[in-house]
Amino acid sequence: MTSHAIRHVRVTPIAFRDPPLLNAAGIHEPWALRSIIEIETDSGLVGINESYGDLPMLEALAKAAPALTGLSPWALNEMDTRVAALVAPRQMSASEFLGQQVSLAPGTHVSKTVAKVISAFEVAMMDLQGQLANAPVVDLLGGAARPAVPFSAYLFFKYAEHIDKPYAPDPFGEGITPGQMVAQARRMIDQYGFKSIKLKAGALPPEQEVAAMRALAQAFPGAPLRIDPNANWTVATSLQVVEQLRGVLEYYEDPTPGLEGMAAVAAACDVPLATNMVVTDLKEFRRNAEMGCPVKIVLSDHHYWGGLRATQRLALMCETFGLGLSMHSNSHLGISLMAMTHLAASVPLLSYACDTHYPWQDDEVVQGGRLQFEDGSLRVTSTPGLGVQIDREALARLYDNYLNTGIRNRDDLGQMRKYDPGFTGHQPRF
Ligand code: GKR
Ligand code: MG
Repeated sequence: MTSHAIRHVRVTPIAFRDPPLLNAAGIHEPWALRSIIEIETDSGLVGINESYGDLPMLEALAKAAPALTGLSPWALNEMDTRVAALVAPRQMSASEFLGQQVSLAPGTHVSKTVAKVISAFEVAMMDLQGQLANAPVVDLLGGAARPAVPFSAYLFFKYAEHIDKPYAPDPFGEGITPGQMVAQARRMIDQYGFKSIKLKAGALPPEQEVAAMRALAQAFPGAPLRIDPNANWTVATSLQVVEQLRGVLEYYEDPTPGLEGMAAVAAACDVPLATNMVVTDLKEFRRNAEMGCPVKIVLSDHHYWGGLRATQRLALMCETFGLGLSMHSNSHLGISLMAMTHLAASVPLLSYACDTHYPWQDDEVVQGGRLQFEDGSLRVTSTPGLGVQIDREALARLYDNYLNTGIRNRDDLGQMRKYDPGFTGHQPRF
């Protein structure tokens, strides 16, 4: 009988171009990092996935990989247990703790390492399961509640090009004035057909960000709009902004730091609060519940919530507490996008358009190149597993990028200091 036991885990770090996007922590560096995970069975099948590519994550993946040897691709619970035993959470050093004050990407928190590694392996194992069962991942998750998943136009204030000019500027140009932001939205919507719009804020003085939102509301009447300053506003500023945007917002994402701050904003405004910063694990979920749920919409992300199954469990909890659910994103390529799509298609509650940074990337690691959106949505694939395969030539090129860039950990703050040496990244800034 053929053995489908896991024989080998291969992790390849990659780097791809990322535009100079502004956020509360600073600005994106010219290269974004990811890891490509391949899990091979004795029978020669290969399951794939994409995850974080910063150094601590690569170390954790390398440490946990041997635990998978000999395991069946179906043994997800056993994989969870083995990974948790090997990649024990550790205490944060003082500098890591301080670093968290300006970290916008929950995936970089050390406290999430076990959940991140489990997720990285789980998706690749489910890709294998799909190949063995001749079924798409969405069917392994209970079947599609919707045939295609809507995503939103994720706008950023941005500079026209990186300070270090490592390659030709991206086609979006500068995005600072309200007119430029409307043009950015127009370009993205024309290309992808998105129906909802999210503005990453917390980068410019709030009155400029409010002006951009108002211009967007006027240019795209009826489009659901969201703003996300990544907790860079005080409670007072958050309340001023929401008042100035009366009637404009679908939800209000992470205006101010901490659950207490969010609770203070929630008590004084009638727009539902959403987060990917203060409800990022079960402990925080419990705190939100104990406080009467000031946060009404959880922005899930299977990459740090512990995988696809864990996110389905999160959906059930959101339903139990009467919360909404949507999806957060970081810079990523097509394997992540496809895993997000299979997951979102399988969760009836996930009815908001999901976030994706995908339009900001121009490279791909999957065969066939860039994934195609139709009318702002991505169709869930019906072929076995995730339905995408690695383009080996592209993987080699992206790995070369990784070797050539000196970047090993995302550092938006350090990058911003190249433009403005006095930039502190202190939050809330406004
Ligand atoms: O990539 O600049 C960025 C985002 O700000 C990202 O770091 C956040 O994690 O997109 C994310 C968010 O919604 O907060
Ligand atoms: Mg956010």
